[in-house]
Amino acid sequence: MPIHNADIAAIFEEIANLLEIQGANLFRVRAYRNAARTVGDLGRDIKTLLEKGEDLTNLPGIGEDLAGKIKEIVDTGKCSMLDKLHKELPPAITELLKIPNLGPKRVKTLYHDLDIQTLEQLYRAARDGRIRELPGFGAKTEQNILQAVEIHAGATKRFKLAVAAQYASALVNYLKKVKGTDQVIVAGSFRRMRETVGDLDILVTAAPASPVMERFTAYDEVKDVLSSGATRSSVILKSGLQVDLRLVGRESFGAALQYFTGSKTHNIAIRRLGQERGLKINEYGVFKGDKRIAGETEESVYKTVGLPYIPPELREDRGEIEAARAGRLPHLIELHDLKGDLHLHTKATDGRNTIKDMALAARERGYEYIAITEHSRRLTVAHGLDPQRLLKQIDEIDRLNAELSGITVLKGIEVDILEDGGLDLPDSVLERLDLVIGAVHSKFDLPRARQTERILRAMDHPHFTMLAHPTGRLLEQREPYDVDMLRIIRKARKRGCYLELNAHPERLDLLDSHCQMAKEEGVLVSINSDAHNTLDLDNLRYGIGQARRGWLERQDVLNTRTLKELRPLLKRTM
Ligand code: DGT
Ligand code: CA
Ligand code: CA
Repeated sequence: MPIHNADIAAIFEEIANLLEIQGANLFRVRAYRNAARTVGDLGRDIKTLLEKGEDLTNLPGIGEDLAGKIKEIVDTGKCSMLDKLHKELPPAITELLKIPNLGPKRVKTLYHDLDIQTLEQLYRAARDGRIRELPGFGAKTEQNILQAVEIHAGATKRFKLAVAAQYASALVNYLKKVKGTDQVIVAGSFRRMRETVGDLDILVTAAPASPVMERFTAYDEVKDVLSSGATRSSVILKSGLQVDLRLVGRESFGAALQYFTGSKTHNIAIRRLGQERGLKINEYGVFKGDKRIAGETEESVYKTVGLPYIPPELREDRGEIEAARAGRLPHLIELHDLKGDLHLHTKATDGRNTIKDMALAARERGYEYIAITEHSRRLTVAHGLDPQRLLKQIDEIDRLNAELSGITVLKGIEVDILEDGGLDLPDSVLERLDLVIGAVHSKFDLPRARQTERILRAMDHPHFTMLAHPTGRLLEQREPYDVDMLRIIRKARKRGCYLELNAHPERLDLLDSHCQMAKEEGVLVSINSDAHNTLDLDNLRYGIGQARRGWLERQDVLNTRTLKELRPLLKRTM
């Protein structure tokens, strides 16, 4: 990736902004802003200067420290100082800075005075008229902010993976039936199993006379045809989902699949490796001069840059290329590694099927155990269980286990974590269960320190086994609550408990980055369906996708254990 002066300037500008929001020393802020200007306005290419061995400290406002950072950016494309700031501030702060009218000063005020950290919070505050009261704002600015957020939100409308999957599989089936089609595969963020996708990118290989391009634009779910050609077309489906289709030659299929799977940053890094070897890599193949040396398969493309095949879920330029080079790619978990599912609901609360229905559906899918984990009494909307009803369910499960073979039903609960970190049911009942999943279902807006403390206290409880949907976010609906996930993960390690990766398509919670964090800290993750009916068990595949994006292997996941291995792990020893 060629690093331009503008890229370096942008990084310094962002550092200055984030430092200012943090309330850092103004001289320091100014130093980065000045450096951004110096580099941005420089008539000569910084990278070339460095290659020539010129001393950057000769430039105005650039000392040893900044010169070192420039070198780091040119060499690696990244800046560890910026990465550090991103970790220290809420991740969405950078989004706020993208709203026109909002510079660092205003974002700082919004963050400190109104605790606004996300676009959604910004939108609500503007709508409720809380922003006009702030110094330096006013009604007009508030109105502008409201509009800007609306435009920004509209421009980034994305589809949940599970929703996109429905449109994708119908369309793929349709295209496969067209005469002459050979391979039909969805690439892009969909193949990387991102939790949401912006559009679908479909690749097709076909016999020369195949009418696939005409049939694509004639698909009856198509609302608008944005463009249509002999090898590429784009349409909008009635649902609003955009689909790009590309027809590629068989000899280029691997190269095209690699290119259109992305991510863009991964591709850029791979292309750069090619350049270092004098190769040109694009969607048609890998070329040495005019000669194509690879492209039929993805493996062949990676091989030309000295790498093994990298699974799509890892292709985000988050260390996978370095790991591949060092022969340290993880053996990612697969759906068939799961031996059971530890979070299910039934008719007793807000689910739709009986315990027996759920057990039989799980057995049919090859699982060895399930855990029934209803809501607790606090959650009245879900008809949560009080001690009496839970005890009754325990008896029912005992009877069912005596009757069923080939599947074991474990007794659990998804108990509310109260505001003070207490649990919503008494110990005398919790101790009768095989596992206790604690969940936050209220008071989402506690400040970070209090929310974290609340969860840590719940984990201290002797019967606590697992933290449900750890960030509480609902995709495209509710932002995560603000917690210190590293502290929670370290606590889980210390207390011998686990984190859930909730596979419900609206949740996919743990986030992929937290999966990596849990793995590094040695905390097992449990991939649970949170099924409310038998079909929901199939959502585990999205949980697997998310886990793979988080680099998890079979041994990192609790419910890859057999029942015999699992039982002692559910016993709290600390
Ligand atoms: P999305 O649709 O926003 O969820 O994300 P993607 O990753 O599917 O992105 P999309 O649909 O814009 O493009 C599909 C893939 O095509 C992308 O992952 C990588 C590749 N691609 C697109 N534009 C570029 C580009 O400018 N350079 C390179 N190297 N690859 C690109
Ligand atoms: Ca896409
Ligand atoms: Ca696309």
